[in-house]
Amino acid sequence: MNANSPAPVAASELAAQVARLVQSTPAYDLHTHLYDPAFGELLLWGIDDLLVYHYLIAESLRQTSLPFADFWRLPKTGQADLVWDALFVRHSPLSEACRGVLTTLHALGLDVRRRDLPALRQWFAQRNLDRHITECMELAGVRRICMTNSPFDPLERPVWERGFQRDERFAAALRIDPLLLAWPETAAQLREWGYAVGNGELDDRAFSAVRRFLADWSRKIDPQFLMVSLPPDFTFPGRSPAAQLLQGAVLPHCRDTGLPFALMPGVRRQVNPLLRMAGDGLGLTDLRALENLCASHPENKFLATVLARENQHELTVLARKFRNLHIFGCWWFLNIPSLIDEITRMRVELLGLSFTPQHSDARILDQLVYKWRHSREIITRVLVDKYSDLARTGWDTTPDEMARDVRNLLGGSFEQFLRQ
Ligand code: HDL
Ligand code: ZN
Repeated sequence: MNANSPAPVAASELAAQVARLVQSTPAYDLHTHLYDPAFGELLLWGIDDLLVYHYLIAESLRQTSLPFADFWRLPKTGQADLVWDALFVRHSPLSEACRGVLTTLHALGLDVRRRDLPALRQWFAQRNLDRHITECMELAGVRRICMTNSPFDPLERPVWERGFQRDERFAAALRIDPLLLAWPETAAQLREWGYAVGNGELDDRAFSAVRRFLADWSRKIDPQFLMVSLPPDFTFPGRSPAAQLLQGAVLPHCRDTGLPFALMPGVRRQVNPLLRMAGDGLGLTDLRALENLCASHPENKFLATVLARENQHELTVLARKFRNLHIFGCWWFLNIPSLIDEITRMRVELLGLSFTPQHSDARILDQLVYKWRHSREIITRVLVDKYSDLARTGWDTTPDEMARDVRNLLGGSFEQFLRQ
């Protein structure tokens, strides 16, 4: 070591430095199901919504013989009582979704040791929503929330059509699953809205009408990107309506507007319909479709997160092959500490910093707190190991460089990708 180079930072100091940076760097949450407060009841928050999260419904219905139909007939508070009893009282709340509720309540200053659900309800009943939004975002360390916005949602659409003063903390993303996955029916819906899609034939007339629809909604909601969740067996190129609409309308629209297209493949919808929103499962995705899209559309930008653990290595290698592909998040069934650690470690080792390790997928505002706190702990652990590995080569990463790297991982690389 030459005389004037600084002494290597001690391992404990490096760990503290990384932890401070990850903790204090605000994140851009690029995929959630939260809503600008202008959408009123669509923005879910509070203890009962936390407890009836579909992840917890799936877990609690395993701990009771109550017929599913009887559960669905209960009022929300009745469903929440059942979840609380099954997963927090009769069994220790060890699952990620259970622990998350407690992390959030604890961060909000509530004493979970009392295990007093009525008292928790009283506390939330007196909460002011604006203050709650600000406090949850501060506790979660989130600076911007990207919503999931669907023109096909009958509750959401009228709010956009009425118009409202946007809360700049809430960005939009244009979700088009029905357009791609339910084409013949959706063609009728577009016709009703005045788009001359013809009789649903996938011809140039239909494609230009779909492009007008996409252009209208892109102007209306100013999306960061367009997005779709696809089944594991989606193929591209292909003869499916989804593949043809992507080719003929969606990707030309994205290319001309510079908007990325986000693919979220791997969902097998309604594996158990009796569980309703909790009834979706997953399957191994054929990533050839994503590879073909990136290769055949170099002028388009693609975001991707894939649902099966077994797809993650191949997805990361695909990102090495195509710089018009930005991968993100440990989505849904992957959003558990053991897999976040495995996947994030692999991505840093293969991609360095050109990816986005996490999004929350929060459906309830308060979930931001636990989803980000839990993930930050793991991202910190991974980065401490990686910077320590680096330090052993004699390379000393300065605090400013670490701060830059963490900003990139927590939204900076994503925003750069949007601009490129
Ligand atoms: O399709 C999606 O965006 C998924 O995230 C689903 O909404 C899923 O129900 C979910 O909430 N996962 O976390
Ligand atoms: Zn989602």
